[in-house]
Amino acid sequence: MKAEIIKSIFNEFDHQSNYVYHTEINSGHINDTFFIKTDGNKEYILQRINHIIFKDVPGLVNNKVLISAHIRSKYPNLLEKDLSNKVLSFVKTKNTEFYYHQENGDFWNVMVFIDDSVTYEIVKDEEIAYEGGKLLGDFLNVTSDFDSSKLIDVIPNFHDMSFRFSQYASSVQSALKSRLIKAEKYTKIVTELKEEMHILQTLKEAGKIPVRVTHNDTKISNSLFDKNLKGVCMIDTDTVMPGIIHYDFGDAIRTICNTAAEDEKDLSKVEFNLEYYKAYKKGFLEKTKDSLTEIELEYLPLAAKTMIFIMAIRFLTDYLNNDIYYKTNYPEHNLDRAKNQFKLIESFSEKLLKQP
Ligand code: GN1
Ligand code: MG
Repeated sequence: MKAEIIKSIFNEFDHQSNYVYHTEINSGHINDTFFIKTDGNKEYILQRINHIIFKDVPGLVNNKVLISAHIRSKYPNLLEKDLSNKVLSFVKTKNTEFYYHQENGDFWNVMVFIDDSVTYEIVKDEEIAYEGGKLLGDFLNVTSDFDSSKLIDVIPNFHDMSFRFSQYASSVQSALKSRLIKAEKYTKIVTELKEEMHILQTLKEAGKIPVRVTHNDTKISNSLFDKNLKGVCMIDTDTVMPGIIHYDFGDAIRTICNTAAEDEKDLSKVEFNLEYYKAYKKGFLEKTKDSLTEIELEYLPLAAKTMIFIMAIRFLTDYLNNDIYYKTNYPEHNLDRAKNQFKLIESFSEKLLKQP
């Protein structure tokens, strides 16, 4: 996007610095994200939030701001400069009380860039898996006393398996024959796994698993680390909503334990790394063990399988719908993502079954 446009939108926000240049960060599938270099002592992240997918952007931004404020309140002794390097900090616009700017139908928001931080698309170090587990545990702990009724449901039924199955069923009905043929092998797997993949939802609906504040997009690239590989904070709080911890644990495992990227086409590279699973779980439980119920603990392995599956079915659905939801770089991108996730389920099942 042109520098003048980004600069002018950035200048709607009260950051008290001057735009120097920007670069686009291409890791998300939904929003457009830009790093803004300034002449001040802080850099920023500018995001255009996809309002076709997120129907209530002001509500979404309000969720993020409320959650950040709550997390900030947990560090009463930190100075502002340290806080903004530890918790996501959003910037108001110059002329309003709001944390988003609306222009030509688009919604934008700005947050402070956390210095000296890194993210990982693929984990290559057990230590990262362990630290990642601790980081999610911390996030769930500090948000556990937040009144979740203050949060809007950003995307209703986001991790609801029946909802995803019904979207999938409609996509099969309307799919192009050519796409359906390419997806055939996977539509069979979906049918085979249907019952097992509803277990967590059934337990949730029966009230057997408690509903908590959850992040809902815990892929490892949404965890920020410092240069010493220690966790800093969870980013991308767009989808913070009430949910069950299995969503967050499972979605993190989905990416941490994949030996390849989510869209790797060479499926021989896609394996489930059991050592990372153990390391992540260890870190996670160090932080959460005392607050989890027996049933929450018991279903952690199934959470992993379920969340890999839910992404597989969502990618497959989008492929069958001719790629209307996720950004894609080529015509079979969504199919490749789905195949990748199905391969991961296969590897997960083999490895976990071999466990003593
Ligand atoms: C989407 O846009 P991004 O990368 O933050 C998706 C997540 C998926 C993820 C897969 C709102 O997240 O649910 O897990 O892609 N977010 C939404 O990489 O659908
Ligand atoms: Mg996200």
